Amino acid sequence: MKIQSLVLILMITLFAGCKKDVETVFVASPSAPLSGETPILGDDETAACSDTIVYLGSDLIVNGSFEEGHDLGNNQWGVFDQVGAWYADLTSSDAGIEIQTGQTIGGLAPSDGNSKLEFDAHNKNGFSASDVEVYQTLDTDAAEDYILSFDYSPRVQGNESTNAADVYWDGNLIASLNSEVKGWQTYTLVVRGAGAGTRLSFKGFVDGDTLGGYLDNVKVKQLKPDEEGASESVVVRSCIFE
Ligand SMILES: [Ca+2]
Ligand SMILES: [Ca+2]
Repeated sequence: MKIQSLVLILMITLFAGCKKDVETVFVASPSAPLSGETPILGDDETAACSDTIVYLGSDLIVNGSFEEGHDLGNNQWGVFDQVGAWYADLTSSDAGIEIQTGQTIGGLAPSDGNSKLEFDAHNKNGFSASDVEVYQTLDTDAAEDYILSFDYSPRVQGNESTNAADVYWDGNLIASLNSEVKGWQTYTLVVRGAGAGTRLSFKGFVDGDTLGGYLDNVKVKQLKPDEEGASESVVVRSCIFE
């Protein structure tokens, strides 16, 4: 099984809170324990983990924290068809990108800086729908792997569907986001490059209630074989689940 598949399996398994039989797994997460700790397991599971260092290139995402590309003051929100390098896919839905600024607006501080994005935007400023598909295109090398990371939180407590969103890389579904419990979760996935104009998109679950998931701190960095050309190193955890 390819490493990418294994990573996807583990990350989804971890964040869904249900463990499955997984073989050797490759994990890279800034929020994961760095060494020596065993993941949370079910009653009948064990895992053996080891850590290695990997090297990463510079961040390819522009405005991944949504701090730029809008003129909002503190404690304001607005809806836009473009926020810097991020665009609303108006062929998918006539919904804009909602940005919230401030540490208390919407009931949750951003995970990074002073601004965050909401998938289920308010249908104001001329938009007729609210659940957005937001995307950015970047140039990647089809022969190289990249680490995609981002922070997601539901807005609404105790709702099974309104906060959901899907993540697509070059048109392929790579993760489904959902939770009933408010709070930031860091997702980290390994993806294969797809050439010039690679599209990373997040598509909110369509229910039109103007309350949905939050997104912040999006990054895409190439996995480097060694220090040459790398901007940073991170600890990668490999685990064998039994
Ligand atoms: Ca931010
Ligand atoms: Ca919703």
